[in-house]
Amino acid sequence: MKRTIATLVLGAAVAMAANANAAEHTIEMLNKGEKGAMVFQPDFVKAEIGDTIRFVPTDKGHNAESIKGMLPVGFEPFKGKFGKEVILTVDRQGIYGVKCTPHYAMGMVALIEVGEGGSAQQAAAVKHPGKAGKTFAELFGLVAASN
Ligand SMILES: [Cu+2]
Repeated sequence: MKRTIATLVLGAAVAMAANANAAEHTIEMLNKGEKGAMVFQPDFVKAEIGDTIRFVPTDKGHNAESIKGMLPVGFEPFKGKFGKEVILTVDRQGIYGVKCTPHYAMGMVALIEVGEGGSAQQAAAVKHPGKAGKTFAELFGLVAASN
């Protein structure tokens, strides 16, 4: 019994230490950015487990929604409201694919790699409408380059 309590206390201390080092990454939702019209900026973020990703509605009329087949196993799918901030705590290793619901086919997508991007191959096989396929091809190139 005593041992169990000691283990729990140690576990909590480790969790707090990890949390203290967690970084926050900001992604803006824009009508016009460095890469053109209707973009997440930046559209690629390399994060560590436990970091926070904040999608900021700098321009209204955008949202952040997870893409089916592009989340680590067990991570809850999400869909933000238009013009509203979305805050994700990326507590699982892998690839997180994000789209703006109305501008998906225009290529308004973002990719977050957490840790060493475990699920990259599976996520890269997902098909996308319009320009999103081209954008993701470019973003998965950044995943490969970052490892
Ligand atoms: Cu949009």
